Amino acid sequence: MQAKLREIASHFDIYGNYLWAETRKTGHINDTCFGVFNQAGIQVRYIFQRINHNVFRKPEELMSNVSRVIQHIRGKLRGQNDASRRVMTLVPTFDGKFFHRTEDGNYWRCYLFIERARTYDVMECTEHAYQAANAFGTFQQQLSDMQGERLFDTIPNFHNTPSRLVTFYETLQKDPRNRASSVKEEIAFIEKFQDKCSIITDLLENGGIPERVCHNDTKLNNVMLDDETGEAICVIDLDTVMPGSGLYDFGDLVRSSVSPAPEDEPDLARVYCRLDIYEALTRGFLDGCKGCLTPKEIELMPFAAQLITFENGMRFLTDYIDGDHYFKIHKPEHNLDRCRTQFKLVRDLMDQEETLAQMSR
Ligand code: GN1
Ligand code: MG
Repeated sequence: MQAKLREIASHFDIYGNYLWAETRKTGHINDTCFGVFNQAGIQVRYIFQRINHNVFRKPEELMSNVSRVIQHIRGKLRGQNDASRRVMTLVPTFDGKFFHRTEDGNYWRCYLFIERARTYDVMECTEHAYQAANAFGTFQQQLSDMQGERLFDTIPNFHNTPSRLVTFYETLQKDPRNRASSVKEEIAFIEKFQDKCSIITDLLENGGIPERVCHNDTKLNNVMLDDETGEAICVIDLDTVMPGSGLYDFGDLVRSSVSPAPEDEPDLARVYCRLDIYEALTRGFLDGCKGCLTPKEIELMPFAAQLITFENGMRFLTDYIDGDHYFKIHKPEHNLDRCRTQFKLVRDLMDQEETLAQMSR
């Protein structure tokens, strides 16, 4: 890793000299590590990330989206205290690109590392919930006046739940690892929920709700909270920034943070919707959006939480049946455990639907 990163880092326009690499817990898709540099006697950290091009088929388009969004937000932060901790900073290569392509065909990019802030896998308190949701709402609001060409669809149909449903049934049909017979309950759950899959995509299509520039992967660990103040300082992981519905962003945030247990918790009794956290998420998101959501979007917030949680559960199950090719796994039935937490949470969100709806009214 040391030698490899030194070589990769040498293509990026970074002052000072490379000292060493540090690896770190990563997301489910890309590979991430840190490079430490000596800059005039101070150690400065940079993030280096290999873009998973099996998932993101057009890295050039992805980086174009990311850099445009960063540029737009940076414009809004001009003059603000700590601006370089409030939006990601991309480091260009010596030939002026935002990625370096290695001889073996991999794409790497480099960001400034944001110090004195961290991400969480489990939401610890309502104040953090409010902060995280406010940051994602603000992100949406900041992007609501982006001009120019429509952003690229970096992963077409990413939150198109009906199209995810089709992929699920195709995979089930093939059942390449003979796993279908062991997941009958989960399949039955999909059959029960599936009629509701197209509610948001239908509204997007017929203009019932607007298309917006969205983050599309607003899981809790994609926002950094300041170590000292707990303020949500920066939204990260901009790979899926593309056109979509603002409801996807609220839904995924609830999915990933409303339960006190992590996404892969094997004990389902520990997976449920915490009402106080849900309430803080709703308040934070609405405050962050500063009035940019339509009444129809607001009405659909509790449903979006169900739908995106369902969609993720179905994606985990699809990958399990397919033989675990998409999400990185760290134990044999990891994707199945993940699927089960999601479906348990959908059930709880449905049971509490009326109470949750009161909170955005
Ligand atoms: C992936 O890369 P990461 O871990 O932030 C996935 C999301 C899922 C999430 C589930 C590009 O996000 O869509 O909701 O895992 N990202 C992609 O944890 O598929
Ligand atoms: Mg991530």
